[in-house]
Amino acid sequence: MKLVRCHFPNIAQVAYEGPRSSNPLAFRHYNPDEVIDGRTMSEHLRFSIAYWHAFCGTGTDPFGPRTINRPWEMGTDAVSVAKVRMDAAFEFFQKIRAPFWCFHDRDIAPEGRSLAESNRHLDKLIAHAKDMQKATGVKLLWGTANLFSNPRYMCGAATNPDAHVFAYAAAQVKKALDVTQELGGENYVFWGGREGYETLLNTNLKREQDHLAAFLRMAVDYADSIGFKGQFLIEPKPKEPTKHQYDFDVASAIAFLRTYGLEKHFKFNIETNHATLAGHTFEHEIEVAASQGMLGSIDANTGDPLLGWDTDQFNTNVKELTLAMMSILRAGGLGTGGLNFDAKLRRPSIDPEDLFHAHIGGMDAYALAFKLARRIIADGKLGAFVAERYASFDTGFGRDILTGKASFRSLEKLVLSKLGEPTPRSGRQEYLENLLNTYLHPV
Ligand code: XLS
Ligand code: NI
Ligand code: NI
Repeated sequence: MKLVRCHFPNIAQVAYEGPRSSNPLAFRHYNPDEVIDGRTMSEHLRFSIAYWHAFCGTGTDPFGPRTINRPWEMGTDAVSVAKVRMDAAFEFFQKIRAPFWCFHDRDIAPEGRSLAESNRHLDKLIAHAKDMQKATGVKLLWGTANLFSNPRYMCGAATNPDAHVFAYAAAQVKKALDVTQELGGENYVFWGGREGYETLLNTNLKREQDHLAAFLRMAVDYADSIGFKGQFLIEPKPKEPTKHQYDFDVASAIAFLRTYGLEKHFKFNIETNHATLAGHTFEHEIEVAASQGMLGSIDANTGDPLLGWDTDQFNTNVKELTLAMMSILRAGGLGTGGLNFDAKLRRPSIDPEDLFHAHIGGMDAYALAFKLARRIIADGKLGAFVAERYASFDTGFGRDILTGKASFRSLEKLVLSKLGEPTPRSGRQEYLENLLNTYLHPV
């Protein structure tokens, strides 16, 4: 990969220096070129940079304006500024050694005064992105449409009570699918930030769900008609900005997809902070998706245990990530998905250098977790414990239960005549937690 321009003049491409390095701008665990099981770490982990946080984030919060001013954000012509911003982004992707990026349509190109003008802006930036992808080798993990910022979407996009808004959203997603395909996007994400309701007093929940299903059906049909081969992903989130969102968590989204016969077209993009907002752990959501063969991709971030909203922080919690990685590896990996840093700098982290520290920390934590999870799985102790816990279903009457040979009558007979009272067995949680720590903190 060759470097294009210089918006980060004081920062070189980040190198792997090993666990003993004290250089804060080096990787200690992520060695992109290291081959493990015939694939490089870069190919295993498929890190991706989220354009909206890394290059559109300004540090605003409900209590104050922007704190982050990037030197490349200069000029009055919004399309020209967007091009320079994209140059800076691709320089960053290369320097941080991320093989992928992700965007919303409105992140990369300014919205115009009409849909036609917005599309023209997007076309200009897509042409630029195509050149940049070619020059750098960085690829598109997924594209998506922003159906939540513009005031027209204040009451939802596909679930808006006004069919006119539905139509506008459909037109916007059609274009977003076109450009995702043009850039070779490997997936396309649907995150329904405003697909939900604030109050049932003004809402017909059944109609809104029917409308959402109709929208997704049109997306499937359109993708089919243009030969888009990328994977469709639903990104569940229980709330925020909407009080109640329909894609609440993986389980409810599976039920929704199956209700409308859409399940074979979708997998899940699971975001850590969304899992915890739904009252689940990150690995719970991964396991639920994996159990149905629907694990697609990860939005890598974390919340703050003391705050009840989507704070989108970089995740450096190696224990949490190791548990998640174990679930991902047991599921056979992420396929066309990846680990996308849907995470933003804290409001006072205002320097371009902070972008590097944030992503280095996130990438290193995932790389270490990947190595630890592989070790735990290869060691086999945890796996053997779980297998043994269910072993009574592998033979005899236990197997008959699963093969349909047993019934309430036959089992009653067995208990009365032979089995009697079961012998309780310890779940050994504390032993297992200690075992986990021996891998996380070896001496
Ligand atoms: C917001 C979501 C969003 C999606 C893409 O909470 O995480 O960033 O990933 O629309
Ligand atoms: Ni996300
Ligand atoms: Ni989020």
